[in-house]
Amino acid sequence: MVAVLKPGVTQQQIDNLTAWFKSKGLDVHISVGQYHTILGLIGDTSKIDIELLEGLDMIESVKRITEPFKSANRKFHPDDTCVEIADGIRIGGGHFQLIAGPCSVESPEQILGIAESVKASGASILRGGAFKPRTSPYDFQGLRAEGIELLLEAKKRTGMPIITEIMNQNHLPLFEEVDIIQVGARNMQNFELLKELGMTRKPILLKRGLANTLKELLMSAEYIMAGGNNKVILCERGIRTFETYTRNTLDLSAIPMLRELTHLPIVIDPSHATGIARLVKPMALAAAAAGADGIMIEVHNDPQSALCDGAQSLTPDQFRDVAEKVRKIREVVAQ
Ligand SMILES: [Mn+2]
Repeated sequence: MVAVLKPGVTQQQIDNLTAWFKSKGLDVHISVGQYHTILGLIGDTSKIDIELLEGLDMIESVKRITEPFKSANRKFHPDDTCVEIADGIRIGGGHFQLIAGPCSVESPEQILGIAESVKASGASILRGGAFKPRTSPYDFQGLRAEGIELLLEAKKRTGMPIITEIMNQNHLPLFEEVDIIQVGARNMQNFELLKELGMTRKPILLKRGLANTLKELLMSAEYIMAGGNNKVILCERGIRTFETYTRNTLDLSAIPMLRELTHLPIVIDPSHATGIARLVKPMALAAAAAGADGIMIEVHNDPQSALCDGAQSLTPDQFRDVAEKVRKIREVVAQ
């Protein structure tokens, strides 16, 4: 971190500030120029409140050299993280997975039928919402605990690991046999929930909030990792912009940008990003080409009667086509 002092600062002020930085465990490198004195702060500055410093009369500007996220930062962990989901199923570090399933678990026949068909098409992880964060309290809220039971039944029958969303840390006991716990976009900054998930050793798929920056996403990942759980998978699912033709705007540049910033695996969700079934395939192919470690797609056996997100759900046949083309794109990109 570098602090530029205002012209005319006295030696006494510089000494006081230097002593304060040293009391925080930092080394201070002082560089005196013709007009400005610059303090270079060496050490762990992650706990320094940059706004507090900027508010001091004697300080002109402050700049961080190192990002405030440590555990998620590629600088301190150059190799890609590979998260083990189940026997032989990994995400990251060259391992790619297709995650598919309905927005919500609706019935035993529905979830099992979809699980079998997406598995046959090449999906390796089954998704399905049990606790649903809906914008309206009058919309279908999910089958809740019963939904998780049905997912576990589908897991037992198909052998597919499952991913489902948690909304409240009090529900954690229900997630004991869930393979990946999803934190939805609306809960990305539910810090108490993130801290609790940091205490588990479960893979966590952390979705980017609808109006959050990549830095905020990484800081949320940091919350989970600070508790000792390094199995974090990041998910870009579209952000809110002024565009209204699509549900959200899929920020595909998040893939190469996050790749530079972090070692964590990156999954793309083209279903929630676009909200329109016919846009899912082109965006899934683009995500594969841009180097995503996984793609998560909503699939429903009867999208028109889906209790949630029918408009963006693919039929099993459409999913088979997307899965096949994604495989081809990945082969081409790997050449
Ligand atoms: Mn959905």
